[in-house]
Amino acid sequence: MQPTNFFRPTLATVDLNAIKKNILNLKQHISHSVDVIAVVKANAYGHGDFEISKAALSAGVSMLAVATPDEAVRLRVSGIESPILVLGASPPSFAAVASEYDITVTVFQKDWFQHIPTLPKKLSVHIKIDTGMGRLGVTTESELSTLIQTICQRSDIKIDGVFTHFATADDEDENQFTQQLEMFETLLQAFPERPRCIHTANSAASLMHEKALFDAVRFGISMYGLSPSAHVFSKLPFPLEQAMSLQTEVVHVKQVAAGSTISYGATYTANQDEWIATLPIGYADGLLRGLGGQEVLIQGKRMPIVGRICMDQCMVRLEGQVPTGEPVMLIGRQGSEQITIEEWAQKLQTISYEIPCILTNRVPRVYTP
Ligand code: PMH
Repeated sequence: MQPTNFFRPTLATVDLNAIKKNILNLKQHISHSVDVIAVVKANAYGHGDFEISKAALSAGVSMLAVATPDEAVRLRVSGIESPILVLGASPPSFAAVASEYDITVTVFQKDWFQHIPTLPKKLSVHIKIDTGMGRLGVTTESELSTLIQTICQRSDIKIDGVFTHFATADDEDENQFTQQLEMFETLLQAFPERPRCIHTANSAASLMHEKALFDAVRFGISMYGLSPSAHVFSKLPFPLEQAMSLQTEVVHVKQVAAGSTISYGATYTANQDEWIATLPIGYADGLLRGLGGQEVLIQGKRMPIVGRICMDQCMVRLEGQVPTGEPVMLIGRQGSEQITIEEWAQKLQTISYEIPCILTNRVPRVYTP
């Protein structure tokens, strides 16, 4: 799967050991009877779904969760044999493919079942209850009971699980979280038979709310070593290890005279004679223009990106001359310095979830060990 050589030195390195450690630490933190579902949607939050799935399965997760039917099929045909759950909506036309590929789908509308023919192989479904996220799911007991009855009339469909999703599990204020949990517990009583797998917790809930564990937790952002929020970070039961780093190399170095300008718009002017490096990474790689001024690590020191970030390149002000080929760390550790995904998120006024997802396909993902 993994190309061994690239001509451009811009790479995202994913430490699979960090992924495994985060899972093993979580498993130690939660009860042994609680399974871990690895959330590998959106290409494993940009980390690479196949490799992350393999690593997560080797660390003992029981199921993988993706967002779309296509993501599930992609994993199955690439050789992943574990249970796979599609968390988002699947069209009725996917039901036959899902049963053929043994993919579990999320259901929440009784009409969905009218559109599917009798299936030659049994289809597993998880029922989604909307307890307050306002996204997908049944919202009332009567809607849920009707849905359960509809499914129970079909011998080719099996209710394997039921779940909900919290909107505020990572907040300090637990009000809405508690309300959602109570509503979920009430609605569970509508099931004539307890489904095999009841699950509610995302990373935040699985790290902080024991009452939300049930049979399995859906471990997403923290499997990648990132905290769901600053509040969760302050309460982490174990340290998380960030799996992704982003590096490149200096491809050009020059000294510019005081008064010289750098990049499009000539927005940066050298105050004095300055050493400037050019890096082969730009906004088409996910180094968004909003990251202008962000620091990178060269020779273990922080150096700022100066001037506008271009599509494929950017410039950095150095403290002195460095050779072409000098390693540059954009996210990760070099010497005693570290630039975290969280630091990028703050610079872009967003959340850490978005950062690995915005690194584009042009940046090869390479894996250690
Ligand atoms: N379960 C569902 C249904 C989700 O949508 C997500 C993440 C998770 C579990 C995992 O959450 P975690 O990464 O906080 O552990 N979904 C999203 C989302 O739709 N936007 O950001 C994260």
